[in-house]
Amino acid sequence: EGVGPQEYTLIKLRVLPGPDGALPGKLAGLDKHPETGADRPVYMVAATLRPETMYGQTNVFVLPDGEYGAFDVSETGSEVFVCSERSANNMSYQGLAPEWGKPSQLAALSGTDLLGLAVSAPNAGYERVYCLPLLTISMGKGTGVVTSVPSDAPDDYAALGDLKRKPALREKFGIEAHMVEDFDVVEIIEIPGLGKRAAADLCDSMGVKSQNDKVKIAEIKERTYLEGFYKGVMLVGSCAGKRVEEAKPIIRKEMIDAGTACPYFE
Ligand code: A2H
Repeated sequence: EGVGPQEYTLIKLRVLPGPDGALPGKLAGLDKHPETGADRPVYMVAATLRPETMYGQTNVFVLPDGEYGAFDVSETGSEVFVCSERSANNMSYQGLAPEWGKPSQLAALSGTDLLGLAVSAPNAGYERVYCLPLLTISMGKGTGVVTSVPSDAPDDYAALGDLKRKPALREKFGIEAHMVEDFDVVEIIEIPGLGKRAAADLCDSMGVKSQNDKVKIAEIKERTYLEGFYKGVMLVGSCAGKRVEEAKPIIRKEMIDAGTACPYFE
């Protein structure tokens, strides 16, 4: 890994209730404080290096076999984060636990418990997006939850494409067709020479066939990440017209101030 600690932004994707008003499956009841009965939000939290891309979210990913948990992350018991245990432990030393150094686990969850959940993703154009499987997630990095921006991340585009094209893959993970078919690439950043959906177009033109096409995906990542950061221009949001490099810290701060994101280091 790199030299110093990596500075991520944790994006808070709020888990939405089902038609009966309750959170689905194993998350039922986590949105009520056990002692006071007060409502509290439950968030899937995704670690990203690109907070300025959140306008382009189409879904959120977990590792189906991954071990996750729901953690009380506040001194007041007013917020619950769903993430890996490893990241909850790190968070407990960063002000995200009732007591310093002591993660407070409320429930143990597997990735499969989370697949198909509907969440509200901050800054996204889509009102609700769904939790889908990504088989290349490393549980040893970030929170094990990855928010998906297929316009600018080839892993995200390839994995969403796999689920769109392969009914058997959807079936295996209990994903309904509408959870992927209703979501298209959103144009959020223009990179001179690479266009307005740089990662997605490169996946198509280079013939990326699936999320397991590691060599091509790595090449696309390298090209789009550097070019996007230094030459890309925001097409949408509060920083429309600004360069990505300039927009990133502004949007990060806006989200943190609004309570839709928080800083996270590892
Ligand atoms: B990035 P680094 Cl638009 N396993 O967010 C696999 N990938 C993970 C992960 C995990 N446990 N945790 C985070 N990530 C992804 C957005 C994005 C990202 C865009 C473009 C490039 C990009 C939307 N997905 O990252 O290994 C997350 O995807 C390119 C590096 O710590 C996170 O930022 O350097 C990035 O990888 C963190 O990667």
